[in-house]
Amino acid sequence: MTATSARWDHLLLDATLATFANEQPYGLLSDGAIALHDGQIAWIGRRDELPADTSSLARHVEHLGGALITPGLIDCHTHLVFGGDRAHEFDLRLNGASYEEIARAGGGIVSTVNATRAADEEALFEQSLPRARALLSDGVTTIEIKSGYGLNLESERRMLRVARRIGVALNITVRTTFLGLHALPPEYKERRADYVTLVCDEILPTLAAEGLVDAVDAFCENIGFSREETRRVFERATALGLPVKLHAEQLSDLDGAALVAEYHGLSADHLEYLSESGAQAMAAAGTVAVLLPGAFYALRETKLPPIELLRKHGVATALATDCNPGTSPLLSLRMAMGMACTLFRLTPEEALRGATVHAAKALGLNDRGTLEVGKRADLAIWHVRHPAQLCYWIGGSLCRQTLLAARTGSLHGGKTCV
Ligand code: DI6
Ligand code: FE
Repeated sequence: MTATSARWDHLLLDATLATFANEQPYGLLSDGAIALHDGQIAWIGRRDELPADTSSLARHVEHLGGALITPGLIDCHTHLVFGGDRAHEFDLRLNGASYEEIARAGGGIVSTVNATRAADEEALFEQSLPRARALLSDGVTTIEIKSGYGLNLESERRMLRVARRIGVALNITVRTTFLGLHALPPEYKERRADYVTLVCDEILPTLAAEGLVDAVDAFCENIGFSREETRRVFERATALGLPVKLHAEQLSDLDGAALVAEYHGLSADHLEYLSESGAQAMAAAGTVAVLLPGAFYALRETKLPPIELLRKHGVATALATDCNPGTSPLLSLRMAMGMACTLFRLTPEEALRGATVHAAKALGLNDRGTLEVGKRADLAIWHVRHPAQLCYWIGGSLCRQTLLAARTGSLHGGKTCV
């Protein structure tokens, strides 16, 4: 820090703050001010609680003209590191083929596995970085990225290394999730149990020891992995001290939500086919529901996730893009929020809470997701003045700027869109 008598690094004045930290809808605070220091929120309150002359309070003082500030958005479920794309399958689906048919015919996830294995680390990084940048340009400051298109030690490692590099390159937090049980690799076609053993006994422990894994996920589905197979990888994750989460109840009800809740998992994701007992188990375990309206939309799914059940049982509900080349080529979390309102009937407040407070919970991060003193200074500043507008507008460049609490603790603003 440079020698200065100023108390804070940054002071933002004349802001409308969606704090999620008081009794108002969105925790709204108008005529607000927020001070940032050493990468954290140092002060927050009403403008008139500060002296009239603020010039000596901070090294940088900015007047926002009433603009909205929210916590930086958190995309808690993405598969954004992958090789190639699957635009041709989009065509096939439009001509009547189903996602399951394409998968069973050797397309789907396996075709992305082939493209990902063929890409070296540099190529994978170059292809994936723009997707992360796109999310940032719409207000995201924390991203979860899964492996699962490598399906062998070397390629899963490459994916996770690229994920970590994206975090460093963009000065954001990237949480990595190991998704070895995403699809059966073609070379194990007749040897399912052997592949699960390889994942549990070799790939996961090796990558965990290399510090590349923050959490463990699986695709528990008829076209993915069974409850018993999922349980095997959860047992290993637990033994390694890693939290678990699950792709559950996306295409059918395998009672995956109750399984991940049994392991006190961070989240159960998708959940269109969630049962009431599954919702109850999640509520009891504090497992977050992560809704993924991009996949619902792109697959033209008609079965809605049971929002009323989630509300009734008080399950914390988050939203994410599920950014992936097959079922959700979605590059805007704000768009996912709008879809969650229009398609799932979430309120705009539930949607924004789902992309901040509850998304932080889904990643096990308690240092962000609200605007409160001591929280990480990851903020999004918007061109609009009311948070409902973030869900209401479809498309457009609403994000004026994101502020990132970089790893050094110093703070810089990355102007992401104008
Ligand atoms: N569920 C999904 O929606 C993605 N993975 C998963 O387990 C789809 C991934 C893909 O089709 O490439
Ligand atoms: Fe997914």
